[in-house]
Amino acid sequence: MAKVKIHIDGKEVLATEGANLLHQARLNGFNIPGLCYHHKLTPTGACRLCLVKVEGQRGMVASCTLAVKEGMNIVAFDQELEETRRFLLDYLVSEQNTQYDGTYPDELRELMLRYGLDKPENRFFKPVKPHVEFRVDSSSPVLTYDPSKCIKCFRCIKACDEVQGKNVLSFYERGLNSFIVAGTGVWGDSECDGCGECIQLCPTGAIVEKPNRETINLEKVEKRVRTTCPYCGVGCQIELLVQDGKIVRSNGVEGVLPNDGRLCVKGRFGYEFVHSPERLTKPLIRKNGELVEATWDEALTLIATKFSELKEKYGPDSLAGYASAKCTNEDNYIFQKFIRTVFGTNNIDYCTRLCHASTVTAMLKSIGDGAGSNSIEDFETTDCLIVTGNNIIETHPITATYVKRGAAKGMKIIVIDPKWTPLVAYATIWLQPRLGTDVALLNGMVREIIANNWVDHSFIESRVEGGMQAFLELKELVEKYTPEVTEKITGVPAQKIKDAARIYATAKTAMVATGMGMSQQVTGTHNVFSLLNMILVTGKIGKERCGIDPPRGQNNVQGATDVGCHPAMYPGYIPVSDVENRRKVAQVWGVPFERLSDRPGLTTVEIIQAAYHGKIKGLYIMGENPMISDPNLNHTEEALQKLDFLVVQDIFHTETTRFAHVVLPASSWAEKNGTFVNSDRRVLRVRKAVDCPGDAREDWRIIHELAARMGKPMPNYRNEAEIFDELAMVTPIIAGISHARLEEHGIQWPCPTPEHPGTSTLYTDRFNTPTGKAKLFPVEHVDQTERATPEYPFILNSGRILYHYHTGTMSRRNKTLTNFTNHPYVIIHPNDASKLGVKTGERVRITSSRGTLETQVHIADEVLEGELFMPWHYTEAQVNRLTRDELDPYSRIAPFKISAVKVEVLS
Ligand SMILES: Nc1nc2c(c(=O)[nH]1)N[C@H]1C(S)=C(S)[C@@H](COP(=O)(O)OP(=O)(O)OC[C@H]3O[C@@H](n4cnc5c(=O)[nH]c(N)nc54)[C@H](O)[C@@H]3O)O[C@H]1N2
Ligand SMILES: Nc1nc2c(c(=O)[nH]1)N[C@H]1C(S)=C(S)[C@@H](COP(=O)(O)OP(=O)(O)OC[C@H]3O[C@@H](n4cnc5c(=O)[nH]c(N)nc54)[C@H](O)[C@@H]3O)O[C@H]1N2
Ligand code: SF4
Ligand code: FES
Ligand SMILES: [Mo]
Repeated sequence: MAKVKIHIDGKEVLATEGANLLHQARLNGFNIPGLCYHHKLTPTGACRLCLVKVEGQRGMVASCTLAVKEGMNIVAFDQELEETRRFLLDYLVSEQNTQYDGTYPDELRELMLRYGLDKPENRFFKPVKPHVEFRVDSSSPVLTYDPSKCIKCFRCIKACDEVQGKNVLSFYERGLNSFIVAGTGVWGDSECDGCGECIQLCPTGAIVEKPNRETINLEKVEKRVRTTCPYCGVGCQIELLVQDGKIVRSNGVEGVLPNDGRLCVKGRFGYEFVHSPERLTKPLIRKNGELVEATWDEALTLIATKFSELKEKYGPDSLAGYASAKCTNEDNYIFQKFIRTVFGTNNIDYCTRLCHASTVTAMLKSIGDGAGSNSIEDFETTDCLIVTGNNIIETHPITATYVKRGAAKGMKIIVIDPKWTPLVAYATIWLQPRLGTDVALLNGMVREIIANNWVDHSFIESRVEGGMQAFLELKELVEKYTPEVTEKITGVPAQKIKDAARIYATAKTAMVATGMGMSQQVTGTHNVFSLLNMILVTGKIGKERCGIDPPRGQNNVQGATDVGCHPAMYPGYIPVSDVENRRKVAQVWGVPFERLSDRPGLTTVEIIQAAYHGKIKGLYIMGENPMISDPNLNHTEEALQKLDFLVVQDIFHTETTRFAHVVLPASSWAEKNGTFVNSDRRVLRVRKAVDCPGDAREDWRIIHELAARMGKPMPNYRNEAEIFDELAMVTPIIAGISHARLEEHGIQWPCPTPEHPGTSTLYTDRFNTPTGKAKLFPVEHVDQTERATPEYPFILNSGRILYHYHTGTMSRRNKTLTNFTNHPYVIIHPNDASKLGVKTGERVRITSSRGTLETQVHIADEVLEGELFMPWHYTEAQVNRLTRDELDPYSRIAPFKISAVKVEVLS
């Protein structure tokens, strides 16, 4: 927006035209008081403290209700204004419980100090609030509401509605007796999901967070460290408050992307695990079947000896490594360098293979990059959004806040999911296909788009390989997917298919978020091809607010592949077979070219399968817990037992450390420096807030030391910034980034040079394929290889819930999160439940041809008849005992979403 000149107290300042006057004045150093205004909210104009005089207007006006206009002349401070403000504040204070315990920031108190109203003798109005009875609501697991401290500024209500799009809070009663209610009255019973936006925006401490309330004292907080959330791939920026060497609070950082201060419940309250007494603090070595404490020297010597022996005896390809999407780029870069130069193999992979591998495979082939094409803000401003196979509100809660804000302004949302998700409440249309029928559904939509000529011919001609000829091949293939045929295969009514196709194709701009429901299938790559076909024929990519954005899962799942943790690709997505690149990398790494293998390595599940068949002998796992997260766990278990040597480097004992020969205690994210890359390719800083517990060490330092002990030392990096500099030398997409450049803001790759600002939208000129054009991949629907049978009549789907994270090692060690929910269950359709004669809360045994588990029943029509859903976070009910390791042939991903099972009611 244009900058215009205005005058404030006689000084000329540049302000943004049309922007909020109070905010602009504050940005220019005029500290006008005001309590009800917050830059993220629409103005309320309730407290009147921000009064100013505007030339040409009579009297005093609340500056928070004015927009900046060229030539404005404003008085922000004079005696009359200050006296009026003091008077208003005095009145406000009289109705206020002014006790302060030092545990929260209090803007009202700051103003009292500023206007001398902390001294009772300076006050004109007598306190009235102590005489009114107020009920404190402490029923929420995360916060307490004290109406005696509430100034009715509406900030919490607007935080909940306008910022997070949740609409949980409202006002009750009038005047002095009025107070905020959540839902129908009791906070703990309301739909409040604990994101704490209201806490962050409350100016008085009427809403304060519960954790550490007894210990925290803001005056004793020794450090405020800005870093990145360790849970999901949104990459929210957080500020950790450290007192007595411990994290005592996490706030959202205002004013920077991706989150502008917003957090979800995990980002705000999920840090407790860092100080869990169960953290690993000493290396452990297995002796006589037991893991016993050892020194670092003993543990590292043993590892170096064993891995060297195995390499000597069986060759480099008998060794493999699992990198970690929980670790930093610097950790992962050093890890892949270790696997490639010290082990001498490309057998390196990680959880991305269980996650978006198929999405990335399809996107690389079709458009040349596997990363999201847009920037997070586009989720608010696009005209139409398809969310398919992605429970975005629970799994990418802050991206979802953008979506909900967009919905409030009229964005059309199409949800495609066999199971109800909370986004359905905001959706224009919900398509509920049977599990595993997405190719048919999307082919049906493409056919409808072609039949109505909603096709972008000029885009196809100029930007798609083969132009109209390629389009005609697709047209021919989809011809048979009439709405009626598609309805038959998917179960989605024909009219809904037509409506969804029209809404998407005729929108001016449209994006697609695709998640695990699409990717974790034996047809995963084809699912995403069919999605890309639809995007390309409508030309909805390569411009702002148009594209494909798979919300990436782990905090650093994007970064770990960017920096080379891939069996077929070097840092920056350069194939292992690229001789030129290997030569360049060998030189940077200072190793002989011949040491770098040109054979693509094995993928995650293939590594386990090879271990099972005795081909992989030694495995180094950094920060993964395959004994819960891998498919077909009974098989994984046997495979791990067959290994000659297994090293697990983690922050906790896990189901996987039970099989390790050596366990190494690593640092958590709060104990290290480095970077993560989030879902919109934003490279973000991670900063050390606290020390490692006991003898635990930073991940990269452990690997670095091991390299030296295996006779192949790496350079002596003085810090993580130096590792990043080396990484930038071999990774063209981030060549222009350094730690120094990331101090204030993240930078979105590609960023090829130090002057380059980063890239918010991909493919605006060309696709990243060798030809620069995108490619259509017409694909047919095929029946799932695993289907319901008389013996196993149900199909089990698995996924996530808001409060827990993966294998639970971190999230389940936070009381604040487990207070919300902490037990496994299976969702069964009411009709199936009545056929089985089972009620909510009763226990069942679920069995597939591979394994079995027991869990509790939750009856809901969120799933289709014949389909079941389980969250897979719980070790008490290990969903992956039931899943299979049959892989998508193109991406080698496992089909976590489809397992044929039977259900037996336990008496
Ligand atoms: N709270 C929380 N957040 C997380 C995580 C977590 O563990 N907890 N994990 C992070 C990680 S690593 C990832 S990868 C992301 C994943 O985030 P999501 O992609 O949301 O993953 P899921 O919850 O596994 O599955 C998403 C949806 O796919 C649907 N689905 C299943 N089968 C099909 C199908 O055949 N077709 C279609 N169209 N949909 C189907 C499921 O019903 C489910 O609603 O979340 C990240 N964020
Ligand atoms: N049934 C079913 N199974 C699934 C899925 C599904 O939808 N359904 N989803 C799949 C997907 S998408 C994913 S991404 C995978 C995730 O699978 P995993 O990556 O195996 O799961 P996490 O629990 O995230 O494991 C991370 C491990 O790293 C440790 N850790 C955390 N921080 C650090 C650190 O800084 N350093 C080190 N060394 N360790 C650390 C944690 O304690 C934990 O043990 O699961 C897959 N499995
Ligand atoms: S949305 Fe993701 S990154 Fe943001 S606070 Fe929640 S878990 Fe952390
Ligand atoms: S800040 Fe303007 S009226 Fe409250
Ligand atoms: Mo994932």
